[in-house]
Amino acid sequence: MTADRPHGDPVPPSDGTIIGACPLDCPDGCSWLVTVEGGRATHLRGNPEHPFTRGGLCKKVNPWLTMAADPDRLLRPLRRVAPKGPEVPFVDAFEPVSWSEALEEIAGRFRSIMASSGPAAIWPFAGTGNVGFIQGGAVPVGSRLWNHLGVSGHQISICSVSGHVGLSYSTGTAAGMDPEDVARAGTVVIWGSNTLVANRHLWPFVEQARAEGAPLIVIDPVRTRTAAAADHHVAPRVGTDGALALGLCRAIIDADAIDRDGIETSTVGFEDLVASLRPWPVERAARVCGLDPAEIEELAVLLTDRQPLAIKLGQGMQRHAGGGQTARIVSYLPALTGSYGLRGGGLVYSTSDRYQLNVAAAAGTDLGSRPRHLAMTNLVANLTTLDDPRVEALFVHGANPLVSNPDTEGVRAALARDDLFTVVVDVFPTETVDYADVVLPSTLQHEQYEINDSFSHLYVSLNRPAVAPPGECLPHTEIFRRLARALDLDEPALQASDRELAAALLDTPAYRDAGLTVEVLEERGWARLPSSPAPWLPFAQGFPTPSGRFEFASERAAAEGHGLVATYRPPAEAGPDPAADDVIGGPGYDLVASASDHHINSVFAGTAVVRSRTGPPTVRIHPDDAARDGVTGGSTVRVGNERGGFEAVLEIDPGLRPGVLATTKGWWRMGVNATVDERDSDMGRGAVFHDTRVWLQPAAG
Ligand SMILES: Nc1nc2c(c(=O)[nH]1)N[C@H]1C(S)=C(S)[C@@H](COP(=O)(O)OP(=O)(O)OC[C@H]3O[C@@H](n4cnc5c(=O)[nH]c(N)nc54)[C@H](O)[C@@H]3O)O[C@H]1N2
Ligand SMILES: Nc1nc2c(c(=O)[nH]1)N[C@H]1C(S)=C(S)[C@@H](COP(=O)(O)OP(=O)(O)OC[C@H]3O[C@@H](n4cnc5c(=O)[nH]c(N)nc54)[C@H](O)[C@@H]3O)O[C@H]1N2
Ligand SMILES: [Mo]
Repeated sequence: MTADRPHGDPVPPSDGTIIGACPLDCPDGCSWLVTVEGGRATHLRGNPEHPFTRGGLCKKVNPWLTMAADPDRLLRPLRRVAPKGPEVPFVDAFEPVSWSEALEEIAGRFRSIMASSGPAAIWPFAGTGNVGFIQGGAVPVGSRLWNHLGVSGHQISICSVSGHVGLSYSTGTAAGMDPEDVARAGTVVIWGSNTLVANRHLWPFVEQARAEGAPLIVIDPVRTRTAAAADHHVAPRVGTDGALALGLCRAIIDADAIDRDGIETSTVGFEDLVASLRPWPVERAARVCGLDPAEIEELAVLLTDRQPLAIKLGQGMQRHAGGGQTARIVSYLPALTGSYGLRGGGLVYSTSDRYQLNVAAAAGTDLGSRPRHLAMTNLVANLTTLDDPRVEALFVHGANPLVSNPDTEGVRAALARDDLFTVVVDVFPTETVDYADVVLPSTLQHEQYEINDSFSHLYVSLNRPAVAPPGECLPHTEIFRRLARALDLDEPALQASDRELAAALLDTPAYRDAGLTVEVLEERGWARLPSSPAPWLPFAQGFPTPSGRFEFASERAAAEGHGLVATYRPPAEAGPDPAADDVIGGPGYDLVASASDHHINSVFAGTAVVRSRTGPPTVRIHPDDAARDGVTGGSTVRVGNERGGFEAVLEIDPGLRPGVLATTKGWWRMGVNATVDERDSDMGRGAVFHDTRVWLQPAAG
């Protein structure tokens, strides 16, 4: 039994094993067990009972408890006493204040901004530090208060939105096959995902399929650990996957290796697709992608040889100008081969659409509405050019835009605005904290109550707090309850306990019918989604599209300006223009900064544990490129473009596609995103991180 706090939430027990869940923005959504002894968390490990976690966590989460106790952890509310920016060291830039002082200051500033400019001048900026439904970005946290006040809405467009929108036109949802069924695939394609690093709990299912004879094909311009482990690695030019997928569609149709009956009964627009492929003979696709035509022909044979075909589509390949269209074209392939109807076939992108929690109830959409919605990826534009009203307050939680957003120098200048009041809720003094007026210390997952999903499996988790928070840290929910009181708001819904928010989320017919109450989930920790029982064949009853079929041709896409049939949209910067017959690796490089093995985005990346493991930032280059540019492995180089640049230690990698530079994201005080443009992808205002052209030179001195 656990006692309750005044607001009705459970107090952690002093001894025992508590079932929780990893809150990070990782597909795997692991279930974990925390051992508590004498009120202290002494051990944290993966849950062996969970069908997807299967016991092991990962390199980046194993040291969680040590990282949570890092000496740099924020433990008290702070108020700025020095000019904004990194010049004054963190310890001198702030003074500690009490929670009531901090919240009174925020409430006072909000009141005066609302009175002079209206509530839309306040922008709550939620990130993906924690992607839970109660404390995290999934609802996002604070929605009840924000709806009640009517502040600007926030769109978390930084991660996977382009793929979601693209797939919604063809399959009707980004949630395709049950990822566990990859084990039953006849052929596995991993497309733009470093699965072994960024989705490693999927790997055993891939290996199971391989043990039964399935070939593994990895499509990635970088020879990642995943690509190196594959049977076939195809390395197209960065950002040209749409052309590759069109070439594959054409080759598969030309070879008549298609499921004619399935296409007849379960799809619409096949003839439109055939017509749109006329300009896409394999030779043209090969030229655009920088591949040999024979390689595409061979790939087409591999894709149709053994059924069912399962494609794991990563987020990496959609961080491009044409990211949405690319996801849409790739989704055509399993439709051509008839794989969507088969167990073990289809597409894995993100299962998050399947959770169907009552987000509206938790977010309190009945409490008010938002006058406008601002995209996370348009931070610079939104803070510098937007009027009517101009954004005057930014409330950042679980986000670190100075590291993770595009255009670091633009973000820096925008956050340095003297007339911008910035609150940052975080666990560490990040680069974004350098620009905060008020800093609020948050709990971490093992100290808070949370409901979590995953984007790579079909189980919901309830995370109970295992220990009391350190110092004066508070869960987000409690911060918002107190802020509502500081604003003299007497709306009872703003004081809901964490358990009440959990109950609101589970208040749907499907969860009710399955008996999945808060109490049951608190006890078990996780449960299979009631709407997706195993074996789960998502499209057995048709596709959630307007026609109820798979849509090669989508009237909705046409109406929304994306063409009846998906078309290839070339990268804006990446890759020399193939039409100009440019030399690969010509005057510059395509920079790809993707997932690091040691940390997720920038979370924990500044802790002593992570820094001791990573050493200084590195950037990888093909030996021919290094020789041409006269740079050597182990030397420090400067990488940049007209927007900005960063320094890193050069590593020579013969497995890399020439013309590509590879590094990882989330480093503290490295500035990789100074090179990235704040530019929208084709769909959903997604960011174009991997569509970045740079030069490289030896670092000065
Ligand atoms: N170049 C490049 N840039 C990228 C990407 C890329 O592929 N390449 N990927 C992008 C992607 S996929 C994403 S999702 C974004 C992520 O971008 P953001 O959403 O900004 O995520 P993070 O940078 O990890 O920052 C999360 C912050 O949350 C804090 N945090 C962690 N747990 C908690 C908590 O429980 N409470 C609170 N209050 N704070 C917490 C962490 O300390 C950290 O400062 O980055 C993007 N940036
Ligand atoms: N360890 C660890 N795990 C993580 C994360 C992390 O930072 N660290 N981040 C998490 C988050 S927020 C997300 S969204 C996911 C993201 O994980 P992924 O889906 O794996 O996405 P990325 O890391 O952006 O890129 C994956 C691969 O895409 C490749 N790529 C880049 N451009 C192209 C292209 O044009 N075509 C093709 N075919 N491939 C391309 C890159 O070389 C990279 O190997 O992983 C999550 N898991
Ligand atoms: Mo992400």
